[in-house]
Amino acid sequence: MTRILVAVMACILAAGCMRAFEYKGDAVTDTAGDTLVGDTTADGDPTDVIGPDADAVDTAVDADAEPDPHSDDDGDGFSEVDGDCDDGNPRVNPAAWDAPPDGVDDDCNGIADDAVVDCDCEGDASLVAGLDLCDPRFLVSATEVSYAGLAGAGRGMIGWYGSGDNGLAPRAGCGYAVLDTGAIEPLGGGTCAVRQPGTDFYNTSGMLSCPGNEPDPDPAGPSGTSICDTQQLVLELVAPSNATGFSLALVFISSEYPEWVGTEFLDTYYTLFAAGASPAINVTTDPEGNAINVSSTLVEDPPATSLAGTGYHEMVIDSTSGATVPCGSSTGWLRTSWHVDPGQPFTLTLSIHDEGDGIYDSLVILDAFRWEVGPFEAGTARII
Ligand SMILES: [Ca+2]
Ligand SMILES: [Ca+2]
Ligand SMILES: [Ca+2]
Ligand SMILES: [Ca+2]
Repeated sequence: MTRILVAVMACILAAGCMRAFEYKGDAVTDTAGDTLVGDTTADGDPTDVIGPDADAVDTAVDADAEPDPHSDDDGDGFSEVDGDCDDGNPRVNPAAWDAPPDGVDDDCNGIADDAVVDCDCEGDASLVAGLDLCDPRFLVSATEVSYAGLAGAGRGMIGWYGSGDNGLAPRAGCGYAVLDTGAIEPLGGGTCAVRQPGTDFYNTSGMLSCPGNEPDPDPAGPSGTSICDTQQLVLELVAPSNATGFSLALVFISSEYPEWVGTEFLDTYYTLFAAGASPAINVTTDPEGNAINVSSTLVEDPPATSLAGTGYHEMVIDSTSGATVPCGSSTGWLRTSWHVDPGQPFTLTLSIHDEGDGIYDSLVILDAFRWEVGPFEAGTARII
């Protein structure tokens, strides 16, 4: 921008200048009124500037000190004619994310610090809207994956899961995506009887119908136990040109707590990250490096985050021990952050499944996806 200003000033100082720039080889027809100083030979060099150059006679080899708007000076893939509004800063171009509030028009749309778009407040009930993935430039595709025909009842964009006064208020926008290994409904009036024994999507009028032959999403290797009622949201993304990473907020809730902690019934949530030819890795783990299930140290024991109205909050009699126990527990709100390279294509698979059988359901709330543009610490941590 600065160099354009210098060139414009040079032009203005030259008598009779009507346009600051006239370029050979560009798509702009030369118009009457240009003051051509010496250079009238169309030498085919698209970088030559015709007009009020300081050098009166242009040559085939351009010796001008003028900026070349067709060149990508900062190497970010965009020249000035491509819309790069700061060709001296590779973090500023039309493929950047305008991360407010730094006063910079990172994405060159003419607006510094674009307004935050809450697409889940605007009638978009898709899972990606609930997740606040609202900028279509960075979302290539979103695919919902499940294996049982009835599993659609376990997915949805929800405004506030439970009674609306619990600890599950949306972290961004007007709702969030929910992936549930049982039926999400009923909202606001859930009872533990809905969660335990829960829903087997292969036969909602009966239990233990799951054939257990769904693929095990664990990138570290199959668990050897049956996988049922898998729910996945597979996102193909392209990182903004100024991104250092991404992050998303989540709550894992499971009715396997507390009766089935440490058993084979470890319903598990993964955030699977895959880029290039590298195998997918799970980037949502507890401090011990373990995936999120009721045996994880991130699951609140005893429950702390209010789950009022979800059904998981009720106290029930454990049929094995006879003790009165909570219907379930959660991790509370967590945020997973992970590194990406600027402009990097990658796939995120947000995945939860019943393990061991299709009953005693678990769910994950997914919200507040955002791009990171500065330094951050990768990993998963509690957020308040
Ligand atoms: Ca550039
Ligand atoms: Ca902008
Ligand atoms: Ca949201
Ligand atoms: Ca289930």
